[in-house]
Parts: sequence; structure tokens; C-alpha cells
Amino acid sequence: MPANLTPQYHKAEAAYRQAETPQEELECLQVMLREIPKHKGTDKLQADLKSKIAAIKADVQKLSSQAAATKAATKLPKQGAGRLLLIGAPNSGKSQLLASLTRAQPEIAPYPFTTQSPTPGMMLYEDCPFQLIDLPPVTVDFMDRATVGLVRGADLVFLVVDLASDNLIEDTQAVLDRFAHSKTRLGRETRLDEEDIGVSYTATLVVLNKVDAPDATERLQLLDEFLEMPFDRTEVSAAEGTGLDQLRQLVFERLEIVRVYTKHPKQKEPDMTKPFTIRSGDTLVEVAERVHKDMAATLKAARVWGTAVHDGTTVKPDYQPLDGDIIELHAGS
Ligand SMILES: Nc1nc2c(ncn2[C@@H]2O[C@H](COP(=O)(O)OP(=O)(O)OP(=O)(O)O)[C@@H](O)[C@H]2O)c(=O)[nH]1
Ligand SMILES: [Mg+2]
Repeated sequence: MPANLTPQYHKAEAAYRQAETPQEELECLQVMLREIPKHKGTDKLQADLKSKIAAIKADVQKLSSQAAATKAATKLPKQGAGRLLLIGAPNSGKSQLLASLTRAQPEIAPYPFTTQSPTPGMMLYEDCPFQLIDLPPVTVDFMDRATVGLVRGADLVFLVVDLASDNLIEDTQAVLDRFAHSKTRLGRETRLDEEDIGVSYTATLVVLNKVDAPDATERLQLLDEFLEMPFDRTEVSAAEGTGLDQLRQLVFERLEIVRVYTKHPKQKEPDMTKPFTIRSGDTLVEVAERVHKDMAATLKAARVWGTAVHDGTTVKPDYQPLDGDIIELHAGS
């Protein structure tokens, strides 16, 4: 990667990775091309961007207005501190996980292909909400049309493995194969491929479900022997509720969420009912963006009550909040 890429370039690149439609991808790529410093060292990247833009323009034109309308209708708005997806073989317990982790009431049944369309719910870790989306199953022959787009834009994929099934190796392999050869892949971390500009990876956590089933331990040993999955993992029983608190915490840690509580300058007490959420390393500018769309541009300073600074310390907009900080934002005129 060439040096000296602007913040706008990085922002567009991050948005590109999360884009769910060709139109969104196109807009991000155009910003990246505009922002990239034009010199010899970036020639290859410029050429990659240009050919990608040409290909996507063709894609965008192909999308008939009919298809675009259906897509818009089925698009789920993002909510909460991050988007998580339930992906896996039929009957692995994805819908039971959605039901056990959120207030959603999806259909759960002891036969495959119960879930027909993406079904969202909100999962809480303490006071921090995450959007969890249950998806139709993935098999050798079947993957729902919406799945790839959702994976590309998600913060974390739960790859659900069924420890009660004797077919768990083939079934899980089928899911992995589906993504291995596409431009949207399951990865250890969320990132863009630096070699191939179209390829993106979405961070994946293997959720080993049904640990309560007879012979679950033996099946897990077989899985480890025959299938390589370079992802973090955790064990749960969606039906009995074991491992679910740990799963919630893992999500919070993996996404490096920082909760910030705000206090109005004219009020004595902060609002502790609902945190604003940012990622570790984000600054007060990102907090201000979430508080009010005009606030980020006018932010001049803030006072902070937190673990890293003395209570009430005045800080600049580039201050990086820590989880639990209370912040009083001050705008300039
Ligand atoms: N023993 C046990 N059974 C479970 C567990 N979780 C789910 N099940 C059962 O597994 C079956 C399938 O559960 P679902 O949640 O419908 O599975 P799914 O992955 O959503 O299936 P599709 O929608 O077809 O992809 C149901 O009979 C559930 O009761 C678990 O932790 N332990
Ligand atoms: Mg289901």
C-alpha cells in the first residue's frame, strides 16, 4: 500500500468494504480514486481502481429498476453497535440462537430449511445493543440471494456448527466452500485484500452449538481432525442457554466497542441510560457525529470524566475515549 493516503481515502475504503450494493461500491471507489495521491507509486492501485469502477458501472446498469426496487425493499437498516450474522448448515440451531439471544421469535423446527428470509433481532451485552440477523441455511446447492451482500457489510459472522449432527464435517465444509471462491470471504479479521481490490474478508467466529447433545465431544474431536477452520471459536447450547453470556462478551471484545455517556453542560448528571458507541481508537469527532450530525464540524473541546484522565479534564477533539467515559461536548461558534 502506498503511503500518504488521506483520511477521506481510508474512510471511503472502509465504506467500500461495508457496501451492500454495486451503487454503494461505485460511489466509494470513485471517492478512493479522487483521493489517491497521483504518483508513480500508486500507478497500480489507480489502474486497479479504474478497472473496478468500469466493471461495477456495468453491474449497476444491469440492475433493472425492478430488481433495484426489490432489493431496496428487503434491505435491513443497520442498528446498534454492530451487525452480526447467523450463518450455517440447515438445522444447526441458528434460529434457536436468535431466539435465545434476542427478543425475536423466529420459527424453530427439527427439519431443514425452516428459515426463508433474513430475520433480525437485537442482542444486548449489558447496555450495548447489537443487531443479530438469522439467515436461511447455506448448503452445497443453496444460498439465499441476500446472504453475500449481508456478509460483506457485517461486522462479525457467527458460523454455526451443529454438534448433534453426524454430517457436521461435510455440512460445514459446504458453507466454507461457498465463500472460499467468492469475492466475499470469511476471515479471521475484517479486512480488504491488499492484492485483489474486489476481495473482502469478514471476521468470523465459529459457534459450536448443541454442546448438550450426546456425543458432542466426540463429534468436535472429529471436526478438529478433518476440517481446518482458522477462526476463533466458542461453545454454546442455544437450547439450554449455556455459553451465551460468554458469546455476548466475546462480541463486545472482538468489535472493540467503546461506550461513551454524554452530559449536557447545563446539567449536573450525565445520561447513563443509553451509551453512544464507537470503536477503540475512534476520537471525540466520531462521538460528536453520533450525537448530532452538525456537532462534529463545530466541536472545539470536551470535558471528560473517566479512568484515564482526572475528572473534568478538558481535552481536544482528537482525544480517544475509553469504555465508560462520561463526556461533555463543547462546540465553538
Ligand atoms: N439439543 C439441542 N438442540 C438444539 C439446540 N439448538 C437448536 N436445537 C434444535 O435444532 C433444531 C433446528 O433448530 P433451528 O434453530 O430451527 O435451526 P436452523 O439452523 O435455524 O435451521 P434452518 O432454518 O433450517 O437453517 C430444532 O429442533 C431445535 O430445537 C441446542 O443447543 N441443543
Ligand atoms: Mg432457521
